[in-house]
Amino acid sequence: VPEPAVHVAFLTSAGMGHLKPCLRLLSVFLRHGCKVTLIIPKPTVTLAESNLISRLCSSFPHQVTQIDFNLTPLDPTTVNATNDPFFLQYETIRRSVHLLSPILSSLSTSLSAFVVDAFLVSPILPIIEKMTCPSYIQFTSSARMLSFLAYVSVLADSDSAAQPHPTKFVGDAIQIPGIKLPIPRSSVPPPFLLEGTNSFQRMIMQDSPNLKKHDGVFMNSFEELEGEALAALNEGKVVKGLPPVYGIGPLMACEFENVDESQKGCMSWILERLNERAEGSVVYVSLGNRTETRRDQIKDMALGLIACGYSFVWVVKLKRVDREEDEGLEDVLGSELMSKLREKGVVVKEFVDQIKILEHPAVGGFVTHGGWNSVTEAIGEGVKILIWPQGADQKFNAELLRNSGVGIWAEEWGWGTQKVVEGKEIAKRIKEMMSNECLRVKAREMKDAARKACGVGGSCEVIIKRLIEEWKR
Ligand code: BUP
Repeated sequence: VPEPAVHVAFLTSAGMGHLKPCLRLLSVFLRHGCKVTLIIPKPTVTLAESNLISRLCSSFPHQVTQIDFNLTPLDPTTVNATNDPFFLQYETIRRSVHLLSPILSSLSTSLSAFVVDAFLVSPILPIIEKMTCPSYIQFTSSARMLSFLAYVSVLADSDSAAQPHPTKFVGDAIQIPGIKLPIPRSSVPPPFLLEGTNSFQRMIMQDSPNLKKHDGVFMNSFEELEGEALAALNEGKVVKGLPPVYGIGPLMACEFENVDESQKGCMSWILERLNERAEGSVVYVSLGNRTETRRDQIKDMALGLIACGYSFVWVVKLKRVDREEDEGLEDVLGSELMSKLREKGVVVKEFVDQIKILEHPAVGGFVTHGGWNSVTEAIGEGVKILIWPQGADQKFNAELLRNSGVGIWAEEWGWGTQKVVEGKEIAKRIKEMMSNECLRVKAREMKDAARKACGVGGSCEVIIKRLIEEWKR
């Protein structure tokens, strides 16, 4: 009688920054012969997300079962004012989680493990209490961020004031036990420090003590990049009683991520232009998927790129949600600036295949907002980084990159969403990054370590094989 396959279910949340690592981890389990169920909150926020899910499911029609998790729309009067469509979606998912029980009990084979997105640490608890399989959190940020999340409730508890507010218990800097580099107050994700409570604060304060109630945390990181934080978390230095934190990164891009027909035109054009360029001579610029870049900043970035002296590929986001994208780049930048840009490089507003660009030998540097996926993707390709944090955990990532020597951080630029940085300043920093030989060498070394970690016999494979064996028992 053949052994029943190990069956792993994944519950994702919203945005490419959560979906991509979820599907990449899912693919790792597929490669190890597991049967996989993917539970998808519907409707998705962006078209990019639904396109990616379709591509995965059509690539693995027999191994992946896709289940729609139809969300109950939010009553807008019950949420704190936020115009971030992704936060609204997280809140919607969190409040719809009770609808999962019938979905889970209808699965045809029992589950060996349930992997849940980082934004569902607490809401999923009543569901998993009724289940017999272990539950895991897929954390989509760094081990440094996880340490902050885990430690914040200890910090709050140690504050003598009843119900302390983060603006009070986070002093000038947070010194997390076991982690040398302190977290300055100015690096803490801005919504966490706002006066008055908001859904982000509530979520962090609720999730922090609840991490212990899960059986493990999957982390898109690895020893050479974040050895200290991974060890501090696993040795109980940050907080006692945390479950194992598994550094299974860097999660590498998969075949099914290749863009579909509608975007092939734009990608082929970008790749053709890159083919004409010398090795390491092009800057790739993308401030991410979730950042709607301000109009004045877009113009300054254009001026900076024209002045920097390097060729470039620049992906501009005019709207957070691709379905709402109606303007052309020419409307924003004007025809004169557009033609100057086109003389020197490539500028597009489409969702590109970021990995295909980063892995191209012509690309020598990456100006990024520093989303954790973008950071780990650049590291996996050995591309040096200039990081310009726009929000969220991105200053944590900037500290880490600067410290590990693979990137530079123009710290004086502050949060990109708050301050205008002039073109000449941008050009100066791009030149500094592109010409920095130490960065290039360090980025190469980190790439080798990354490839080893996710390659045959590397840390990812060792961990996943061990877990699969445990689940079989
Ligand atoms: Br933009 C863009 N193509 O055009 P992050 C992004 N991506 O493949 P974020 C593309 O989306 P959070 C594009 O490679 C990465 O895997 C990119 O994740 C991909 O940033 C992902 O870098 C974006 O973590 O998410 O979206 O701001 O805020 O959750 O970190």
